[in-house]
Amino acid sequence: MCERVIKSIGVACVAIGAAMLPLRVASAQDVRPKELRGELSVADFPKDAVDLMINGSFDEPNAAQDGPAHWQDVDNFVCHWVDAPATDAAEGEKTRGKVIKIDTDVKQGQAYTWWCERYLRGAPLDKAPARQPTVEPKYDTIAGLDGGFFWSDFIEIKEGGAYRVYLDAKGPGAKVFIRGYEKKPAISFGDEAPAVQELFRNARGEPKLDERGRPIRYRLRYLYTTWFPVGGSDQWQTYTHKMPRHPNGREITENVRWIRIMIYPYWPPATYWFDNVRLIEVEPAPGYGRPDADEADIDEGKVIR
Ligand SMILES: [Ca+2]
Repeated sequence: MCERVIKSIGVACVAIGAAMLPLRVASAQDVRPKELRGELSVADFPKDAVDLMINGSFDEPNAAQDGPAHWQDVDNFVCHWVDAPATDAAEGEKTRGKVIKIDTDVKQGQAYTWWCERYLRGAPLDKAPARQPTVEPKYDTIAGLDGGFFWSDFIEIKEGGAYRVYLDAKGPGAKVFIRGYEKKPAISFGDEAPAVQELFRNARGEPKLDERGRPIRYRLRYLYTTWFPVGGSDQWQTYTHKMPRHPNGREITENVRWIRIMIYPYWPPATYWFDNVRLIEVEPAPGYGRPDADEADIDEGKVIR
């Protein structure tokens, strides 16, 4: 399966195996993501477009007032929910309010220890550890291993709908994934990160083998996946992708009715900033949403299992 995943969505194996090194190791200077057939795109959000994202501005707090509503928990170690830096006031009339800051230049071991404390033993958020210095070549960091994943909750989509995502980013290049589901399974911290689930399973002392002696593997629940590149500037910019995405435009994903957005900065080890994730419905591209959609140009959304 992994080979298929690599072929399909490139970087996904970074998130799938904690022991794997990044597939593409960039130098610190090489911060701009490789264009995906000209996909990297800076564009203003279209006027009057209806934004379907829920709290994509991150400005609405969750019930505990310690993170954005309708997004995964922040851990105050890798992911932080913070006021936009004062320097961003130079943007003029734009008021960013809260933004997400993701630091991938932290040791994975330190993150894993903290995640067990926080998510298995209920340690309060203000007990998040101070970041230890990282050491070159930094392959043992969240940048080199898990990536700084940050997931939205579910957003309902239409049958045959085509969509475009916009997002403001500042910092090195990163990826934004759109993942599609047929149902809404229960979600939790790292719920689509098998390495993190294995960590939690081991920490709980749960068996590693099933009753027939086979290794218990954590199964990803999403059926559809696609991504687009963002970032690569030390100034805030709004990014999108050229080709619309069709989460249920093919026979094999036709029952996908929910999507989640995953912001995914990883390499280089650095601080990344995000704000204003927005989702709009657009006209489908020719060839999608038809019975013969299998013959369409389908580099987006390969099925992963
Ligand atoms: Ca905001």
